[in-house]
Amino acid sequence: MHLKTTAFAAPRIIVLAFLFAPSLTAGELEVVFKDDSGQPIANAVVEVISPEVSLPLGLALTGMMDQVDKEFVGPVLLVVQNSLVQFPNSDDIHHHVYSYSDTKRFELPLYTGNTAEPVLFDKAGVATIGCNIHDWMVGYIYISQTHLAALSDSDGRAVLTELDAGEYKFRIWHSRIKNRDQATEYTVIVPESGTLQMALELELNPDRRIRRAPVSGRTNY
Ligand SMILES: [Cu+2]
Repeated sequence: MHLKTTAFAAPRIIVLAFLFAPSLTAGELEVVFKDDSGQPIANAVVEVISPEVSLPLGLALTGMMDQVDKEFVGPVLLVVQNSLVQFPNSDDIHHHVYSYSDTKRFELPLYTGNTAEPVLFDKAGVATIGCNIHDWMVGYIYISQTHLAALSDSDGRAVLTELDAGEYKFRIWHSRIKNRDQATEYTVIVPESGTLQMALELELNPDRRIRRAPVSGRTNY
């Protein structure tokens, strides 16, 4: 068995399967996230925390979180530490974007279009992004230490490719994961060739986002 449960995994995080699927691409790790009713979980993060690797040359340290129809799009953005993130406003109203998170505090006062200066995320962690005008707008920026991190898609799949064979320790994150004070770390052995597939079942907190304000006439905000 190629798993060491490095303790602290939250109780409801269950390893469902370990499969080696043949692949022509050497060294892949695929984590599939599902909730306790079997539905795929999008926007969960897998981040390798050891071994420490250096960034590939020429890696673009940039990111973008758009605002469309008074929502942040992704709503989760994964960037590498020291990335500059652009916050374009694709609506024809003003937004006032901010974060009070320790990872990054910033404020982009009322603006339209693509006029806001990019924000440097120089500390690893998670920043919660809000808008002062539209209370229901919530986004998350996950700042990983290296490029060995992936966001799960609508099928719940997060894939790390081009991994050298060997032991990796990774952590997982989701904005609504229960028991978030507990570490959620795993150690796996990535094979020399093929994909190590891992299924994780997470119990999430209910979605408690603030309801959108009813549309009442057209204003500039
Ligand atoms: Cu707004």
